[in-house]
Amino acid sequence: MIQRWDIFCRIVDNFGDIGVCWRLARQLSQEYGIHVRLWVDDIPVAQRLLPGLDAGLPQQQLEGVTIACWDNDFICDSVAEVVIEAFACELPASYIQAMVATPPVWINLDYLSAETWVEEYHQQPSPHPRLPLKKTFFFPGFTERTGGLLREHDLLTQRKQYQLSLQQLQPTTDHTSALRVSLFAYPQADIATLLTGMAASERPVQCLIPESSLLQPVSHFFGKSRLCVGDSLTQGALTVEVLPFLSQPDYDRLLWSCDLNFVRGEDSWIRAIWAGKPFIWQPYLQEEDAHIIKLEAFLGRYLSGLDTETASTWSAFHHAWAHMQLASGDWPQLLKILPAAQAHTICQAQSLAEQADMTTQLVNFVRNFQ
Ligand code: TRH
Repeated sequence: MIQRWDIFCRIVDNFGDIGVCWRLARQLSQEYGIHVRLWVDDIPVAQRLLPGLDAGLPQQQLEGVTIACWDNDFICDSVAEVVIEAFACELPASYIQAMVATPPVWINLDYLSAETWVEEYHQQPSPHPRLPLKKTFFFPGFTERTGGLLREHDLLTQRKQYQLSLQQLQPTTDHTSALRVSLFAYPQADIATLLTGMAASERPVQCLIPESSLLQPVSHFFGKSRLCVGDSLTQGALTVEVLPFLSQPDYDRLLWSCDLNFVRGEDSWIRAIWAGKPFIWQPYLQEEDAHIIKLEAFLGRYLSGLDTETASTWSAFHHAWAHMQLASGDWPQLLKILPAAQAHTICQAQSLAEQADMTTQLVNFVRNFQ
């Protein structure tokens, strides 16, 4: 029997919530033939990732997924067999009430973290305080005892084919060819020091920046009032190119084609890992430096097995970037360790891909649910 899943997504900030929910919805539909309805509370933000969306429609189909507008007038017409409450977004009261008649498998999908406590909390049930319902906490993660990472089944094969075709087009690269860098970061990042370092590099640097709030500090660096898609600006060894905000598949290809990727938040972070290219991750800013704890937990896992010099340089750059305070020597130091970091990222992508992906783990959890 084909299952129906309802995924509820509240867009708190930025693109991560919808980025993850859309990826999950699409994979459930395409790889498992599941009927997915994705409830989204902010269609205009979702449109940045899904330009095909029509903001005037209450429901529409996109790539096999039904996207429904979750507004204040929410009416519960039916309850699906599986309900995903993404990132504790709180389901509509009327939907929870309707679930009592035929309780679905109700899952709270949590944010990703490499911290060790995640294993303990993964798949823990939480009974509803008043109603005969229970929800289960599902934590993505990096170890066998977590819910895994989002990864489409043929992603690594697609990436390898794409990178092979790029190599055939440009068989040799040396220190005179430009270092390709993609840059996606929060606007509070220390953009000025980074771009100054790039401009002073011995090797030319081509920095590709998809359109986002980051353009503001970049335009400031170049002394411009604003930057537009298509703009190309040069200072010293650095050329910045402003790209449009890409579709998720195009963004993947950008990450696959670069020598170094700056990513942030949650979803682009994981895509950078699958790209098998060195990256710098800026965690989403949280109170009481919770994001620094997340960063340390991740680096502790991810950098293990590397030689001490590469690990400490890579880690130090991450810390400086996350604290939004780079030193002038950080960029040249990072460049030195790129070859060793490159070899490590390929191995890490391969080894993390041995773990079952998050969507498969969710489907299996539902199959075995009692
Ligand atoms: O936009 P973000 O900062 O989202 C954040 C984080 O997820 C954070 O953990 C969460 O708490 C907060 O939102 C509410 O970063 P993230 O997670 O990388 O999401 C960006 C999405 O946008 C991701 O799916 C990749 C996609 N993307 C494109 O599709 N095209 C692009 O050109 C770019 C730059 C990104």
